[in-house]
Amino acid sequence: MRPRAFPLYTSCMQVETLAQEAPQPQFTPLGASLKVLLVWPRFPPSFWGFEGLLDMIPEDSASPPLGLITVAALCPPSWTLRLLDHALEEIRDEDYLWADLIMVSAMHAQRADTAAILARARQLGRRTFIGGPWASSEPDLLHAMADHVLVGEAEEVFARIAAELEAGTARSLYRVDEKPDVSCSPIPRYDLLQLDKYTLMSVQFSRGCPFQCEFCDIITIYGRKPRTKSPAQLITEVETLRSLGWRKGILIVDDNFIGNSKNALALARDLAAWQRERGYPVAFWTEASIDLADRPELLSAMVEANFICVFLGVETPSAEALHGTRKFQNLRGDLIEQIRTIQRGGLWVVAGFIVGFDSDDETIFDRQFEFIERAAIAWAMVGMLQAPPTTPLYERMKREGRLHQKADLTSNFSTPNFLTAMPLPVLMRGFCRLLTRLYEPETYFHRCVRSLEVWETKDCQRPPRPGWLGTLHGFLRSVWAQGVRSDYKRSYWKYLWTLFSRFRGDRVKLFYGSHSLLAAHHFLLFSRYVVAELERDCRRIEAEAQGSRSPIPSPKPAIDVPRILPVAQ
Ligand code: B12
Ligand code: SF4
Repeated sequence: MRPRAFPLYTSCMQVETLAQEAPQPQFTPLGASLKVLLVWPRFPPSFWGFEGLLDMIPEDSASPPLGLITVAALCPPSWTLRLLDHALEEIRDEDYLWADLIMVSAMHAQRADTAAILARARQLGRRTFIGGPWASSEPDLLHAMADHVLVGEAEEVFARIAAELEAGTARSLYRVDEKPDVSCSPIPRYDLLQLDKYTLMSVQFSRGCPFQCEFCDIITIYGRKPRTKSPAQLITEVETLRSLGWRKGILIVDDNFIGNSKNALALARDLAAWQRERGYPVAFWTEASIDLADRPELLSAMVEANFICVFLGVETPSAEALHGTRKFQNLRGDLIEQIRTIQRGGLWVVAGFIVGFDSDDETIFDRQFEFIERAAIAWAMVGMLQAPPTTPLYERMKREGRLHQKADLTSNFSTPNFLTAMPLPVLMRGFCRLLTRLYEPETYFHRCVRSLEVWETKDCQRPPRPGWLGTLHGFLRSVWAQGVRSDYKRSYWKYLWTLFSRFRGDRVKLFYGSHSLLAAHHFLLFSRYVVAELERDCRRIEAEAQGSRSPIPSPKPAIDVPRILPVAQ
């Protein structure tokens, strides 16, 4: 590990350099008129990537790189910026060569493409700078791949870093130890995006979450004290999107929208007034903790502001596992009742679930299935527990000698990166069974119908307006891909009939019910893909264990991180 001998930003614009400095690499000055290529690497297929759905609609990506366009807004006006979303276009050598600096943002799910992009930039002699959640959680790894790394949030330090890049005094590693005041955050540069290529736009009201779930790196990266923007600031961002012509859904990407419930309520009320004055031009989605059920005033203000859907981290029906993982907020009431309160209050609920906690036994797979069915959660993201770097779970696994240091932490569908209490093949096969049952076509469509039945939409709610051309395109592609060519066409037509016969009087339900119809092409096919991959891994692990007679099978090795290449200045 490198010595921690780099500048330390301790508070707003205050820079401290640690006493014993290791020699820093010398970087040439980039000057005041530098050209910057901002790159958002590709994701591998994932539950939230909606690849199957994107096949049928005109858009090419689910959501935009909000971190990158926020950093873009912090760059000096004398810089020339170009944004390249690798999900939408190829990166040619000319693109790298055009730029003086390649700025990359990534989560660890994007690691393979990020490593390839950084390596290519170096081969072509370009300077590289990486930030974002992966850089914040594994800076040492990224330090070997990029010239400059930022650990933490950029708002209060980037002006200083930009000046250092221009002058040739920039450091290779910057750590921002204090969390910035997000009310200083600029309006993200939405104008750099190809807006018509995305299905959802993102805005952010708060960062951080007050809870302490053991497996969560939100609290280690963004902190436990939720920091919010002002309602007026967020409304200006939404207004900016509207002025750029955005009329589809907006995801409020907060770690926990109700982390600071007082400020969330103030925002929801102001947003409701804004929506009323403008005829409800946008619909919102967000993430929140389950205690939303205990805040009727906030729930109803959110619905009046045209929030439609909320993602809840439910995780597990096992009280023992919730206790063990320190998710105490999920132990304060009856989870099904709380979910029902939110659904009846006017929000469509999607949720995340985890198997593989230490206290889980083989009954957990059936218990999860029954719970999800009873809760009527159509889009249930079920994964195996992972211990991301920096989390208390990671530290505990290390202490207990259970951590696999080299593991592929791409998503919750990857093999766990620690020695699980349940034998790994039992966990993997149980998980595969659960996923297969949940996303068996009849079961999925039946759950979609149930989710619409229990959801009590309110008169003020309006669906997004994607435009008739996009709707027609999606409908025709769906009929062809799902209604004619798929192996689940019978269930498709049955659901479509139920949807229109039962819910035609409710345009919000009709819109989101149709969305679930198209999303089936993603969830049904993606779950089969995951199950096939895991089955293969499982056989390999069993064969390895038999060969070595080792009771501790190792997970799939991590992707190869390219060796450090010399930086051409
Ligand atoms: C919205 C969101 C999503 C959305 C949209 C994702 C997207 N395409 O952007 C959806 C639901 C699709 C999603 C999916 C996933 N997500 Co997500 N997601 C988020 C969330 C809540 C907000 C992201 C965001 O827009 N942030 C707002 C921006 C402003 O923050 P930021 O990116 O950190 O940027 C700041 C700094 O990091 C820095 N910075 C960022 N980039 C750069 C670049 C440079 C050069 C510099 C100098 C600075 C810099 O400056 C910015 C301003 O301060 C974050 C948590 C969070 N608070 O960020 C998780 C998070 C990023 N997601 C995470 C994960 C794990 C996933 C999944 C892999 C989950 C899964 N199990 O499958 C999938 C990936 C699949 C996919 N195809 O996207 C993790 C990543 C962990 C990590 N250490 O890498 C996070 C941190 C949440 C968590 N702990 O679970 N996600
Ligand atoms: S409630 Fe969600 S964001 Fe908050 S600590 Fe738990 S898992 Fe993390």
